[in-house]
Formats: sequence, C-alpha cells, structure tokens
Amino acid sequence: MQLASGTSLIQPFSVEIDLAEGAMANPQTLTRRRASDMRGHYADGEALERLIAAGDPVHYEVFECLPPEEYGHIFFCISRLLPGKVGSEYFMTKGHYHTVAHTGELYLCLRGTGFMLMKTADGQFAAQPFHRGAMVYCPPYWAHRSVNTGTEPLVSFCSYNAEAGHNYGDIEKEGFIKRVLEFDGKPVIR
Ligand code: S6P
Ligand code: ZN
Repeated sequence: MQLASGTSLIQPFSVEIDLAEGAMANPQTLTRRRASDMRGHYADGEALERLIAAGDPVHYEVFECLPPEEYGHIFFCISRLLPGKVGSEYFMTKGHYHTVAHTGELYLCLRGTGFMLMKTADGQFAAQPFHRGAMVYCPPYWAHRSVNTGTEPLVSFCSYNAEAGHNYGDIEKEGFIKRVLEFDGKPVIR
C-alpha cells in the first residue's frame, strides 16, 4: 500500500456518544465556553456583564475527537449549546470561518431547536433551522454559528476536514449580519 504524502495510517477506532445528553465519552479535547468568553459577540454588552457577575454560566461545550490534522482525515465533535438569553438574544456559539476556507462541514442536530446562521465574506446570509434529525450542510467559504432558541440543550454532531482549522478573527470583525432575538416569546431573525 502506498500512503499519500502527508497522510498517516492510523488504527480504526470508535467512541461512545450519549445521544440524549449530548456528551462524548473520553473526548480528546473538551472546550467549555462561558459567558465571559463571549464578550463582544452579543448586542447587549451590559446584559452579558450582568450574567458574568451573576455566576458566569457555561454557554456551550464541544467534545472533539481529533485524528491527525492531515489531508484525508476527518475530525468530529459533539456541540452542546445550553439554553438562555443575553438580554433578548439567544445563547449562541462564537462562530468562525475555517482557516482553510474551502472546507465544508456537516451538522446533524440530535436534540433541541435553534438555527445555524451562515454568512460569506461578500455578505451573503443564510439561516437553517435545527431540530432533531435536521442535517445542515455548511458549504466551503461560509462562516457558521449555532443559536439555541429552545428550553433544552441544543446538541449536534459535526464533522469536517481535519486540516480545516478555525478562523475567528475575520467574523469577529465582520459580524454575522443578523441576530436571533426573542420578540413576544418567539425567535425572530433580524
Ligand atoms: C468546528 C465546528 C464546531 C465548532 C463548535 C463551537 O469546525 O464548527 O466544532 O467549533 O460548534 O463553535 P465555535 O465557533 O466556538 O468554534
Ligand atoms: Zn466549523
């Protein structure tokens, strides 16, 4: 067998995922972002500071399984975004482009309700609803952010090219164009 240059041969493996809870047993990395990690992302910065002062709750957790960061390998993760609001804006992830911008990503929603917000560098915007069973394809070049509009954790399985990387800087400068806010008890994208 001839190995492609830059792609390692590793042993097959499996991991256990608690589909109801939204957790991966023995992840290689567990990233936990709290309200204080989200400064600059919500419209109501004062509401965010009040939330931080009141205990700095966890916003989301990402359990990742990371094979070699090489062309041909596939990363996968469980994202668990808790319910809540900052002012009238629903809890959300930071959002990012991929550093290797021409790599896409698949999200399969396992639990909860919300949206995947997506935007391109030239200003196109899209929102796809999340509910159990919704598979969202995030194409290459689209920044992506999850938003939880429900009352339970929004849990999704995601999978992407191992060499994709995260580019947070560009979307932090640009913003996502639209936000998901609660009006009259219902989510509105505006
Ligand atoms: C990675 C993938 C997810 C996110 C996770 C958290 O490409 O899209 O694993 O990293 O949902 O979002 P963020 O924007 O804080 O990385
Ligand atoms: Zn991504």
